[in-house]
Order: sequence, then structure tokens, then C-alpha cells
Amino acid sequence: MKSKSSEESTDGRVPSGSRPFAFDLGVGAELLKRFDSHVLRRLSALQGQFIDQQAYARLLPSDPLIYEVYEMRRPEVAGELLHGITIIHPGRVGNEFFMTKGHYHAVRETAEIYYCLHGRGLLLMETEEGDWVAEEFSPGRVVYAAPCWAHRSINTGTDDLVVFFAYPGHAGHDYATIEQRGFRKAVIQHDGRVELEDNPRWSATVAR
Ligand code: M6P
Ligand code: ZN
Repeated sequence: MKSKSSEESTDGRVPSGSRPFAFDLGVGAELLKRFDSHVLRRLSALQGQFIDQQAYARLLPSDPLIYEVYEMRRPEVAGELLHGITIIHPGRVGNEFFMTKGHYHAVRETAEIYYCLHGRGLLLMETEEGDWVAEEFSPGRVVYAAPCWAHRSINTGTDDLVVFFAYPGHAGHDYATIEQRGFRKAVIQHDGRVELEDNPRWSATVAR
């Protein structure tokens, strides 16, 4: 599905040509065919984020695909909702599960909502004030990332983790804060269990 040119807007207002639409949400090729953009993120996009840097270096030559985002193109204005599907593939770097880069929204006072379609995982969230929460993803479960909470999706299962997401069109992405600081917690496999541990790579300050 392609956006109509009448829906493009750069002046911050909802375009007058913004029309209702509908689509089926399922897992598989039928769903993915309907998306406008497809972003692939490989291991190299997560440089500095995994605890075990030796394991990272061993995997880097093959630069495995970690996750994919299929998005519906919408105008990036306050009245619109950007939405799509993220697929996080199963795997680990050392003991640490595959995960998204994670980000704050550039406009901090904007939320994001998720609906898990397939697989198992966690949405790891934290605030700049020091609070953190990890909510579980399992099929049929909704997770709400409140305004001002950074968010990172993690696949703790053996199959793809597939989630639908939606967030305000004007939210924007602040990746730099997480690239520099990381998340407070890391999600690792320990004796066959999923565990959260303090991230030794986390730093309290962000160089600006
Ligand atoms: C989640 C959502 C999306 C995001 C995607 C990839 O599904 O938060 O908005 O684009 O993960 O994560 P990131 O943008 O941090 O690479
Ligand atoms: Zn977001």
C-alpha cells in the first residue's frame, strides 16, 4: 500500500487528504506485503550494546540479521500514528539475547503501544530518572511504553518474536542516548533460564 501524495505534509499539520484505511493483521507473507518500508538491522548496528564483546567480534564477520521492521508510511505529524511490525530473530551474542537498538522518543512526552503476534520476549523500558521495567511479550499480549520511557524489544525464545507497534507521528527517535549509555539491565540466558542482570556497560552519564 503506497501513501497518496495528498497525505504528505511537512508543516506539522494533519494533511486534509488523510483517509481511513484497514488491513488484516496476521503473521506471514500476506501481512508483510502491505507495508511501505522494510528496515533490516544487522549485528553491526548494535555496536557497543552487547556485554560480551568477544562473542560480538566472533559473530561480526557474518554480520547476522538481528531484526526487521516493516512500516506503514504515514505523515510524521502529531495527529497521525506511525505503525508496523517488528520481527526480532532468535539468537544470542554470548549469553545475551538478540534485541533491538532501543531508543527514547525525541519528543519525550509520547508513548508507544505494542501487540505481540508471535513468539516470546520482553520489552525492556527505563527512564532518565532511574526507573526500569521489563514487560513480557507473548501472543495476544499488549505492552504499553508510557511517555518518557526508553524501550528495547528482546527475543528470549527460539522462534521469531513478532510485534505490532504504534506511536505518535511527531515522536521522532533519539537513538544517541542509548548508543552512548546502553540500558541499565541486560537480558541473558543463565542455566537455561531468562534472567535480568545489571548491565556492566551501562553508564550513568551521556556525553553531549
Ligand atoms: C519496536 C518499535 C518500533 C521500532 C522497532 C525497532 O518494534 O519501537 O518503533 O522501530 O522496535 O527498534 P529500533 O527503532 O530501536 O531499532
Ligand atoms: Zn519508540
